[in-house]
Amino acid sequence: DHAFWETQPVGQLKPELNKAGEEGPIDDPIAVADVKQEPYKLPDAFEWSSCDLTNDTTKQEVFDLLAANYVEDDDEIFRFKYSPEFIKWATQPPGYHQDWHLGVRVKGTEKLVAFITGVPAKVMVKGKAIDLAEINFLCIHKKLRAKRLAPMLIREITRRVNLRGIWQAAYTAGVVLPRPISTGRYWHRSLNFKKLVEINFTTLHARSTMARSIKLFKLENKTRTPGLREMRDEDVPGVTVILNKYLRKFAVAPVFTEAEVRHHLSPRDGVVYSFVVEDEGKPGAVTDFVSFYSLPSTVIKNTMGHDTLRAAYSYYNVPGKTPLLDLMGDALILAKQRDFDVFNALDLMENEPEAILSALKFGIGDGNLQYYLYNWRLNEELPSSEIGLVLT
Ligand code: YNC
Ligand code: MG
Repeated sequence: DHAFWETQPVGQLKPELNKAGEEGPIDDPIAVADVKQEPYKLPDAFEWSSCDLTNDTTKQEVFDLLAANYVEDDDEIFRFKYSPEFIKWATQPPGYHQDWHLGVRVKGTEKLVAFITGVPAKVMVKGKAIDLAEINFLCIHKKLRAKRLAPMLIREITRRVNLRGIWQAAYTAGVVLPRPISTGRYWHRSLNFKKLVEINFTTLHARSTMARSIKLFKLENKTRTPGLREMRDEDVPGVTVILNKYLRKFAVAPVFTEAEVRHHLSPRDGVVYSFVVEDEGKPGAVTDFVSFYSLPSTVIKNTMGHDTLRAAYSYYNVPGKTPLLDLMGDALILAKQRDFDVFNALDLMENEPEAILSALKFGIGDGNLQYYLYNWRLNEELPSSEIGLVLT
């Protein structure tokens, strides 16, 4: 049972709770003037706080909350450690709103104990463009769990999104809620096998040896695609064109402005790494694009002297002249050169389990990533190969 989610305009898990209808909004939009004007009430000890992430102290408070209380794997061995620069990057795209960076503080001490964010984006869903909010970083301090605070955060961010005339949202979660539009699976490619074994991320197979495994995962020192180089600011218009064109292949995918490409996809050290293939005949013309982002995890248990797992996550790729297999293969080399321990990718878009992921020595992970839309009816679940949206 889902006492909260069963009250919300989302696909329901119980078939009898779904009202039949066309694909599109579940609830029709209302006038912004009719949206509840006052914040929802919190328990007396707490207050709402719009977090100014341009302020270094606030950014550090959010970092500290997430570093100690955000997502862990099922075995509680690792916990995501989004860097302060990453949090700023992810929450401040063009047109962001500070009132969608919603915190809960303890009255008196001002301690930050819960958080959720929204950012504006345009996403095409089966041919319809939707201006929506991408929701992320829902986090409640471990000492305040299971008190039904999460529904309060979700209701209040929904109200703030609605106050700006936005009625839809997209989000992902490891847990199954009413009701996923698609289910992705993480795959992992070892870059530093020895360390991954030492921290229990991977296990050494009974019939293999450390030396043989290290050899299996060895990569070339240099990338193979001619013309591959780091993305520069002058590439933004070209990348915008090839990326938007490529993303139209998928049922659910963002539409990016040049300003958004500059923000999300320009290289930022320690945050996002992006590369283009420049057409050798035509300097300046970009034919392909490949990118990944940096999301380390704290090693909570079995550390063997290691405190951090350095993970790269596949982001947006555009195979044009270059096959995806070669682009992704080069991404592994680029990540290894930058000292990442593992390269993760979802089985989305054209990241095919056999032809791409297994071929590049990725192994399947044990966690699913569920994709959700808020207030948008889809009458069929989509295969992950129809998802062209990567939420960080
Ligand atoms: C979750 N991840 O089912 P029911 S992902 C949404 N997303 O409600 P309580 C979640 N809902 O089932 P706790 C959820 N996890 O009774 C649980 N819920 O209807 C639902 N973990 O609330 C749950 N971050 O406060 C139940 O639970 C209700 O204290 C229970 O808090 C949950 O960012 C949580 O995994 C996740 O910090 C905050 O466990 C806490 O356990 C925690 O009693 C570690 O809540 C960190 C973590 C989640 C990462 C993410 C996406 C969030 C999407 C939220 C939904 C957005 C909807 C669209 C809004 C805008 C709309 C417009 C327009
Ligand atoms: Mg709670």
